[in-house]
Amino acid sequence: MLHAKSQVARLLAGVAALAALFVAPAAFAAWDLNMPKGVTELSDDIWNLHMLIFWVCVAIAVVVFGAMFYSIFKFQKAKGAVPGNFNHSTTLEIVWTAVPVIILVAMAIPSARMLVKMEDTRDPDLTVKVTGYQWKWAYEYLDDEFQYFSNIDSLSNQIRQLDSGMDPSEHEHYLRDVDEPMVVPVGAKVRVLITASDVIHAWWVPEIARKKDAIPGFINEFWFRVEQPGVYRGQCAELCGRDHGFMPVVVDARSPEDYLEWVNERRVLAGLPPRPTSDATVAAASE
Ligand SMILES: [Cu+2]
Repeated sequence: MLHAKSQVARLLAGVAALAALFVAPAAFAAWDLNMPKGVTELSDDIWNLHMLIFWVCVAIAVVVFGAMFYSIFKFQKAKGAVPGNFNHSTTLEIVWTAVPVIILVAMAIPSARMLVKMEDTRDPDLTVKVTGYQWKWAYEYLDDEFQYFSNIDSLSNQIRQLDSGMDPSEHEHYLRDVDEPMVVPVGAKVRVLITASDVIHAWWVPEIARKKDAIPGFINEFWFRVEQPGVYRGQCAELCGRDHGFMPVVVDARSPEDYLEWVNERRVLAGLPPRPTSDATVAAASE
């Protein structure tokens, strides 16, 4: 009896601790249940579509569960409810077939439109070829003829070593930082051609709302247009081997002027002359 009592006490303590977790404001702050809103034209569209479908689902749930629970409580045998004696209703069958079909078609139209938009890589302002390696990324700027590798940053790399004695919490972007990010101009339509040299990787930056497999022997394609300058972080999203967790993806979106400056630095490093300032890519991007 005593034993059972202490078990109950322990259970209650556990429940209380869990309840405290829900009430603590800090715990609430970490409860970001929805998908991030993102910083690209596509992420905005995807977020809006996602919310539209979500509220349609909420409305359906309210109607269906509402009818169910209303019936359960209202028509109880204990309250003297008597079962109906009909067994078929053609009208009802037509209605409950037609209504879901109409809802599905109504949801399919914006979804299909979104898919077509996502796949439309025509007329890009610049094209970057991304290649996944075990375990780093290569970015090749096809319009500017330079390329470079993007490795995990050296501090993350030091911390991650066995017995490094270093604390990951000291690094704000532990495993989410690289030495050379992918740099893009804000407002430009960036077309990405993606492949891999060894195994399947996947390039993923949640705030850019794009995630695409990098497959050896194939070239996949996607596009994005970043609307706000900033640094956006992601990771390889395909289990690609031992160091899969150590190939972050970082996109640095800069103003068209800063981007041009960066391009010229890269071009000089690659032994190419800098671009003229009236360049079409940047002009298009800053429009
Ligand atoms: Cu990978």
